Amino acid sequence: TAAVAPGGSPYEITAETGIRVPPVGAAAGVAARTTAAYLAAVLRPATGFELPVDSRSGDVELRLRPGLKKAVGPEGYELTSGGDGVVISAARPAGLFHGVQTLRQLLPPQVEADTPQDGPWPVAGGRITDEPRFAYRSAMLDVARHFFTVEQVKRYVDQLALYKYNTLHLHLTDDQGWRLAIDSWPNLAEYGGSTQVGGGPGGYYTKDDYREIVAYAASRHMTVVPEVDMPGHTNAALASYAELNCDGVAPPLYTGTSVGFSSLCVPKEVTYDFVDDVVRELAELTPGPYIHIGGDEAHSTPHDEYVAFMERAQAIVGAYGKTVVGWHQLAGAHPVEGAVAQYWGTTGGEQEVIDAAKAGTPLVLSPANRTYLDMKYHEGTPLGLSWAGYVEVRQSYDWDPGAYMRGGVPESAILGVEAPLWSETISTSDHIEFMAFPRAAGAAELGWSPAAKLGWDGYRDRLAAQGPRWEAMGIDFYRSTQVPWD
Ligand code: TNX
Repeated sequence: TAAVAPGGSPYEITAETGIRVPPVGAAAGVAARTTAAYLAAVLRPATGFELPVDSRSGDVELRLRPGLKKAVGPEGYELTSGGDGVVISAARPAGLFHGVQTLRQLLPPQVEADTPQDGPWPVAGGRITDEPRFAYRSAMLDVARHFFTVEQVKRYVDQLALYKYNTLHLHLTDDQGWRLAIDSWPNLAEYGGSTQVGGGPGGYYTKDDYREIVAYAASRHMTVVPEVDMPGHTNAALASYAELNCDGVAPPLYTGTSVGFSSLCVPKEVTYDFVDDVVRELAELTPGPYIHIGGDEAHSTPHDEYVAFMERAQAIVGAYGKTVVGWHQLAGAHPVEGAVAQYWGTTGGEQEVIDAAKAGTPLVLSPANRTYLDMKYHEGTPLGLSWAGYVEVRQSYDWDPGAYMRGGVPESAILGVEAPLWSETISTSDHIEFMAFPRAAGAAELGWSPAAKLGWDGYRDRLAAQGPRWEAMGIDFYRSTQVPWD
């Protein structure tokens, strides 16, 4: 809920500006220092200023005040700016981090450049009190159809952090590739990760690579939600271990883009040894609460077998202390207590999803005709798919997550919003950025801002102002004619 009271004189960041943090030893002083160091690192290249971090002085102050929790929640912040300086206060480190993102947005766009730029560097005067509408604000990257390196994932994480995303969903396995090393089943990554769509070399994350991604995301206050998609979307696993197949014969690796042709062998016990080992090792690598077990498009799994499989897979996730997330087909099985369903339809009208939500299954909304970042913007978009239609910038933004589902699903059943980027046609960071921007910024606003602050007319002007910022960041975004770019 953002309350903005503009007014007063601006503060100007100069060569004399420092960043003030609580003393070492003060509770949470470490977290404030980490965020201060991050802020200084963001501002230094363009401004050329040193921006020292100190507990005794500094016009830009980061304050942790646990008592603010009532006012701004665990992720919100207050920012006041005037002639003497800027103060960002929050109850929790995540709130400070989000306040720092707002400070970035208050500065001229060229502050995002990685080479020295001309100032001045004014921060408008005023006072902002701000906290998110939804707790789960996620972006998904499909690293299975095309593999993306640790550096590519980090780059995307940094871009998402600017828009206060707090969740990174990694789609780690699919028919075309298995992208995470599992010690007890080494062929999964070594063989199952050895190709990708189009037949390129693919790749996989070692456990150390993966820990590096998780730690980097955490440094941007983003929780990684790993997905191992089952029982369909499993050709890479089936190709790696013959015993996982009902007929005992491993299929070849797959480099096309069809869906729905593979299934784990539900009646075989070894299937659950496999799921147990994978989930155990994944849970060990996962500080966050969630493990996503997929469950979408299991067209080759008979329905009764699907239900039986999801039952056992959910129990395994629970046994390792994690909360299940599944694509919304999970609603047609028996979601366990606490399990989250991720909606990817286009109407908000599927009765079993509505019923599950009303019975207490929280929903993450990623309607394919709204938030799917892999949908083409229009007929001529060189990348992307169009099975859910063309998704122009207005189409992607102009809906209300709290009022989206039909059948009387209340806003309280909505845990949050996700913008997924499937990678059948996406293989470089330039591709990611062209499809994600501007649409990822819109999904972020839908996840953060209250319903009363949403609206295309205001949004397109706010969005227009992001253009020069993306240019400064080296992001080659889609210059939609719907937006009056600055
Ligand atoms: C549907 S949405 C899929 C993915 C594809 C995507 C392409 C969902 C849960 N499954 O397997 O990559 O469409 O847009």
